[in-house]
Amino acid sequence: MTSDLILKFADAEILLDDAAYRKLNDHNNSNELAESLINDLVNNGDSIFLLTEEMVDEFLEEKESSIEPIRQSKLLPQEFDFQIIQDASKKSYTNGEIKDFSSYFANRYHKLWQMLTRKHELQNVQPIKNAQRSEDVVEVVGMVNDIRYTKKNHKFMEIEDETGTISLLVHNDNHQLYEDAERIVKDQVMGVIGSRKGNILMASQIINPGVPRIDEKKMDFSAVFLSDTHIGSSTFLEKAFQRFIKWMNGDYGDESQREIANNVKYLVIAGDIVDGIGVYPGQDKELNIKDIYQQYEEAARLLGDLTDVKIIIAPGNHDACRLAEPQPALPEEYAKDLYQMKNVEFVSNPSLVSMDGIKTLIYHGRSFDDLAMTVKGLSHQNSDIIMKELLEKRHLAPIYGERTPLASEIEDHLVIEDVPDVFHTGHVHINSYKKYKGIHLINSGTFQSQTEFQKIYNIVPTCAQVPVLNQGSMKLLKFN
Ligand code: D5M
Ligand code: FE
Ligand code: ZN
Repeated sequence: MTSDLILKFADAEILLDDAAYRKLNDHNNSNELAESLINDLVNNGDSIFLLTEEMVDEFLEEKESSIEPIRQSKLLPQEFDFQIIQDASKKSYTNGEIKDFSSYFANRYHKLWQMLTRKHELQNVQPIKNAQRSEDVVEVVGMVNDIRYTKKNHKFMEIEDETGTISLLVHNDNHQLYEDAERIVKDQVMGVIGSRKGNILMASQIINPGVPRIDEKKMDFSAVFLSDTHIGSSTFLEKAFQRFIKWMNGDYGDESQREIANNVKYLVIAGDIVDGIGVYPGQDKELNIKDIYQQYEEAARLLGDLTDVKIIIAPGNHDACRLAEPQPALPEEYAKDLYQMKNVEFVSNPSLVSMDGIKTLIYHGRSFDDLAMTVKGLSHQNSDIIMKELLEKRHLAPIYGERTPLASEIEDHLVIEDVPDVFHTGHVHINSYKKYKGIHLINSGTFQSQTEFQKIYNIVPTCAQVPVLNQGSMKLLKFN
């Protein structure tokens, strides 16, 4: 029986030798291949003859090389699946009345109450007013008003909900609980299980809203994380930064580093992109660029060479923004040149974005100052532990009224409502990284060498070290 393949070729007046026939017949798409081969031969006006195996191979090779490469190439425009999931820029407003202050706390309490009462340990939560009279073990959700120690060094707190307040005692014999309670801060919202003794609740369990362990998502690209470049400062490490830009463009580093650069799709900048002006007394003595507009122009000049990655910029406490958090996105009037760039997105501090499905929570990190000051064991050196603590508390700046100015608005935008895949911060100028319950906790350090202010506080920055989440695994690239 003459095969269909041979007939096809015969119709076009082409003969096949045995090896060519076998090659075509073994191909998993032989009919389609035969047709395109015949088309090609006929269109080329090749008059007829015997088709050999070599000719089939040649055709297949040509066909393969004409297919567009699947891998991302820097020469092809990238396609971005980028979304801003949460941004406080447009929602943030205050009318300045004291009513906002209490509705702000009511909103914080309500959001966290919802998370806490979904937990299996807290299925019988009662209003604090009822707990004041209860004889049994009670479950309550309270906001922490006050934290003190008794003379015998037990931990003594007052917690509150909209129905009342109750005193809470954590006995220092209960070592694990006492240790956990040492991380409680004012204004956080937590669950408590305890039994009433007189008008005091003896705590047996303290429960944070917490985060579940998440499944890691597949990631076929890389994202680069920056913060605290402090452009305009005399301590801004411009040479190192230029090496970083060259690396991003594939012109710096060894082969494996260039390979990583080739995968980069997103660059996230978590605040303090410029040094600003008048941020602290005597700052002008340490400024190379003393004009805020020119600082952002310089930032645009330096970042302007990056044309095929998406750049996401959030503000920090040195930026030309309202200081109170949530900080709205950088205003266009200060950063016209950056706004001219087609590949730059401006978001609030904090904000939540999705980069090809990877949910990234961006927060500059001002509240780290308060937490490092308040909680034993937390410091600027280990912001990864602070980030873990904030995730457990599900709030980015739990302490109200210290160094972190919070806008008392109708909604508390600093509650961590969604569990992110990446939690990216800056501010402390010291790199850190940890994977916690499947979440990447990243602090991206700085491109500013030690300032006079930091000398006084003995803050030793880690400079020009850039974290890259390269297809799901963390790499720290050094440009100093
Ligand atoms: O913050 C630069 C560094 O200085 C960072 O490590 C935080 C620390 N810092 C900033 N402000 C304070 C205050 N008020 N107290 C203690 N430590 C602080 P930057 O935001 O870049 O100036
Ligand atoms: Fe900074
Ligand atoms: Zn800062």
